[in-house]
Parts: sequence; structure tokens; C-alpha cells
Amino acid sequence: MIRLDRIVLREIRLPLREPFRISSGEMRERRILLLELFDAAGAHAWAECVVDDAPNYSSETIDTAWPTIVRWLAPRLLGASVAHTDVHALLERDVRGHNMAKAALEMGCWNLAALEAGLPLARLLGGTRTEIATGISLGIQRDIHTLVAKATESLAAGYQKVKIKIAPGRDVEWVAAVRHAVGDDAHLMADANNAYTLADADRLAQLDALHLMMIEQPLAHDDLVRHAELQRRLRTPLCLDESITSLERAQDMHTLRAGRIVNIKPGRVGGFAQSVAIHDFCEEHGIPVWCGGMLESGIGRAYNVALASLPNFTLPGDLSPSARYWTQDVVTPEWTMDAHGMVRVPLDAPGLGVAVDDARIRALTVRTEELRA
Ligand code: OSB
Ligand code: MG
Repeated sequence: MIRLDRIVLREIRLPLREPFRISSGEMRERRILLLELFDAAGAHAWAECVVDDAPNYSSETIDTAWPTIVRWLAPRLLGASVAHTDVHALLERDVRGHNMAKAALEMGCWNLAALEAGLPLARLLGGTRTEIATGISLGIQRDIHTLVAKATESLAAGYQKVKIKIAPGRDVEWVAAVRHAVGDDAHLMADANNAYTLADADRLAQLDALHLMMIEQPLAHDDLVRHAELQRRLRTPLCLDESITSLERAQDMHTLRAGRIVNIKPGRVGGFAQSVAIHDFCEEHGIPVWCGGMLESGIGRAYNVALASLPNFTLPGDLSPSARYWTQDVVTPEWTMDAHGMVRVPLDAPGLGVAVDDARIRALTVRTEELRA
């Protein structure tokens, strides 16, 4: 059982090595919300809330998550004795939405449970893999030439999948140029982050000729019905990201045939209990899943790597090494991948399996708030 007696919220700022641009916005610096959870029995865990500064991916931002945690979520946990598997239900009751805020607390409780059981987080979750294949997510580049160069370099560095961010006017020709440069065997996919409507179906169908592994979330952030219509008109599998916010939405995707692959981001679905439930449902129904990323620091990355060790995470995850984003990460060792694009699941220590650099986090902190039972 978990019983929290103190929670510290902390905002740090971490500049990205290069701007990351998707169809709906650009990020240059990450405003990262970290939580420290203190269990009454003595254990202590870091967690990361994957919200961003702007509401262009999700309606949540760091400035909605912070007060939501302070006023609505943390008070439910502080002083309560609860099993880590019940935290999701506790936070879900009569609080609509705010999945990323809920997830940070919930996943932190799973980490505390792992520490208390002396287990690596991956093992507590039921993970079976010891290493995970990594893909890179390439933001929208300034021109086709730059995109082709980055994709080529990424494959040479070992990445097992290249995800190309697309938007109207930067789609078929851009992806075709990459396909032409890297050859037919390379694993390529596209992610539109809601930039299209059904009126673009013919345009999107031109991507079929480029035999992509999948096209991620072309239509609206909360849509399923139109994705189903689009899927009927495409040979390429659709993968849903933004639209899958719970187990029920994954079930609806399957019922409606709105997609054939799911990108699981634990923050987007409210944490680990829902992530595991979606994983299990997809496994039973022959739907492959993979672990997405939100430009996490090394703390959030540890949670994603643990989750991606579950058996139905059969496709490469967006689990790039620390050095791709940051000049220096907040964990040691930093996250790396080998020449074949594999990330090792830390299995030698309980919990996250990486050490959090407290002094560096203190130096990067721009605000904190402490809550007590
Ligand atoms: O759609 O998967 C996405 C980053 C921010 C917001 C949305 C997305 C992404 C990524 C980055 O694709 C994945 C990563 O962390 O490397
Ligand atoms: Mg996506």
C-alpha cells in the first residue's frame, strides 16, 4: 500500500538542442513539471507530468496541470492508504479529463510500489523485454533536403523506424523523397497531428504508394468516426495517438475499425493502469502497440521504457536517447541506444533504474510548491 505524506511540485526549464516542430506548433524549450512523492514509510519517487507549455497537442498545459494537482488530485492521495493499482480509480472519480495531471501522480505511485517491492518498474508492470527497439520522430524540417539528410542519418545511427511529421504542403513529396533516398526496406511512417480532414482523403491515399508502416492521427484530436471512413479508403494502417485517451476509446477504435495500431503514451491515457489495460485489450485483438514520446526528460523516459517492455509493444517506440534532445539530461546514466537502435531496460535496480540528479534539478527549478497530508 502507498500512503503519501508529502508531494513537491517543481517546474524546470530544459532547452531543446534544436526546435521540434509539429503541424500544430513548435517547441524550443521544454517547461517540465516534475513531482516528488514521499511515502510515509520512507520511500521517495520522482515523476514527470508530460504536459507542455501550449495546448496544441492536448488541452492540458503545465498551467492547468499544476493547479489541478494542487487543488483536486493531490488532496485525494495525501494521507490515504491505497494500492498502486487503485490510484487511477481514486483520481478518476468525479474529476473529468486532466489525464496527464492524473498520470504523473499515478505513475509515481507505481514507482513507489516498485521501490517498496524491490522490483524494477518494468517487472512490476509485467514487462518481459530486456531491450526495446527505438524509432526517431523527426519534426517538420525547413526543406525536403534537410528532412532527407536527417532521415538518412537516423537510419545510419541505428534507429529502427523514422517517423516523419507531416502537414498539408509538406506531405507526399516530402515522404516520397525520403523513401527514394533510404530504399524500400527502411521502416518509415508519418504523423500528421490532426492536420487533415476527410476532404484530404485522396491526398492521403497517395501515401499508400510509399508503403509506410502507418499514418498516425491524420484527423481531429478526438475523432474516431472519420478515421474509420478514412481507413476504409487507405491501404496503409492508421495509428491513433491523440484520440485514444482511455481503454474505452481503444475499444471504440476497434469496434469502428478506426485504426489498426495504437500509440500508447501513458500520460495521455491517465497512467499505467489504463496503459496496461489498453495493451492487454490490443494484444487480445491482434492490434500492435508502440510507446510514443512527449519529449520527456530522462525521468519520463524511464517510465516509458518500463512500459514498452510489455510483450505487445512489438513496434519501435519514440524512445530517442537523451542526447538527441538535451545537452545534459537530469538522470544518470543518460538514456542511450546501441548501434542497432536498442535501448536497454534497466533491470538491475528497483524502481526507475536511473539516478535522478537532484542538484541539477534544483539548479534548473523556476518554481516549487509543497503539499502535505
Ligand atoms: O504526436 O507523437 C506526437 C512530441 C510532442 C507532441 C506530440 C508528439 C511528439 C513526438 C515526439 O512525436 C516523440 C518523442 O518524444 O521523441
Ligand atoms: Mg503523434
